[in-house]
Amino acid sequence: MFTSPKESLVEKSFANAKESYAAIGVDADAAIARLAGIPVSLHCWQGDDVGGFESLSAASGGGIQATGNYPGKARGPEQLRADADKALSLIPGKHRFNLHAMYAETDGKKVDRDALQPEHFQNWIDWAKQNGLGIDFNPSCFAHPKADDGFTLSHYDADTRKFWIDHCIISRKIAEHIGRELGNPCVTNLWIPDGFKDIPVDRYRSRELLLESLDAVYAVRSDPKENLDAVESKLFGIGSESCVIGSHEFYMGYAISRNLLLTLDAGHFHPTEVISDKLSSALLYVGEILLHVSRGVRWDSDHVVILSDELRAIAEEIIRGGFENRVHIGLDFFDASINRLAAWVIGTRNMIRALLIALLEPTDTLRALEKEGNYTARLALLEEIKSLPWGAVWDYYCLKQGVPVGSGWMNDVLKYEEEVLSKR
Ligand code: RNT
Ligand code: ZN
Repeated sequence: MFTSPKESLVEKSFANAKESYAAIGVDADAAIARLAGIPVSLHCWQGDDVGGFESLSAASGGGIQATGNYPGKARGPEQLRADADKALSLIPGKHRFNLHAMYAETDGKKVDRDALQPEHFQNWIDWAKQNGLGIDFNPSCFAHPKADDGFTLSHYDADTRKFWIDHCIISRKIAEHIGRELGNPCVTNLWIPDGFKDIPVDRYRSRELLLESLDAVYAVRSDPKENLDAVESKLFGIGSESCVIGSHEFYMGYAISRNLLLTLDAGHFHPTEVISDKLSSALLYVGEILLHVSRGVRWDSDHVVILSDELRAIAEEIIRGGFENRVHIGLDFFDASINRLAAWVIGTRNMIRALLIALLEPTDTLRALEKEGNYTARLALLEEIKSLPWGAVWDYYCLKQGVPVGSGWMNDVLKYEEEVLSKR
């Protein structure tokens, strides 16, 4: 059922595709060369349903919940790294891996989140070095007894706020260490679940408390060669339906005024609102952006990324503007109802595919048409290029990067499922 086309066919199809693209002024070889330089950050938490390696709490908490009980989930760091290795071997290009603080390895000792140390991430650093991966990081402000009532950095209780401030500070220090060790800056994203289930009467005070806590967290700035700090908003979560303290307006203002990165999660806005339309505005005010590429479905924000119009639009906004150095592409989805490794591969290959399609666009021509007001020609061309043979270029890219072409990668996943996952 799953096959990879013969190498000679891939080469032949690419040669034809190259000619088709040359006819509209697009250099397919240049497109794939640029594509190879764009990393995507794979999120560790797709591998184990946002579980982590502590035994503090069974559920992920904080209003984020992986649903499904597909067998074979990673139950420790070795398994998670092995699964990630397998997934990465099926994805073309050099990428990054995004860790949460709760994936610390504490050697069986209970180390609370405000006491974590860089050494608890040494195995991850060694693994990243061996595989030529960059690492990104996140403080984990959920799934913890001190976050049980749904508030962390904006908690009315000063001691609770202090605990989470300390955790965030220590997380940033760990991230700096990782960035230093790898010679590659870590992007550290801060997301907190804080919010009210029902209609609050004092939104202002909670937001003021969050602002004060964040100022304490970011009081000492990182060297951007080691660590880049980002803040992530959300519209609502399960249990925070009526008011999320860290809303979009809150963090847009915070990121601009404090010179931080702004994180845009594709699933954190109103259902008809899209982050592709936000990039060009936000980039006028913040230096860099972190994306959490995800797929919202009704009230859920975290389905596996498919090759949707919005995914393509996100990629187009990055590529058309030449923003790949200012927009860090991270993924954020978790599905426990399908093979977790396949979820990683499907979502990441789609992200890369969307970037490739954008790279194969005759943008200069389209821009010129738009400028002269020729919207008829713009629409005609945009629609016609949809059926150009980008798939042949994608296959060739996979071939050259030494990963399976077409659906053949699923055979590797099925074999791994039989030999490894089903024995867990
Ligand atoms: C939650 C946020 C956040 C998390 C991860 C685990 O709504 O999107 O980014 O998904 O940090
Ligand atoms: Zn997110």
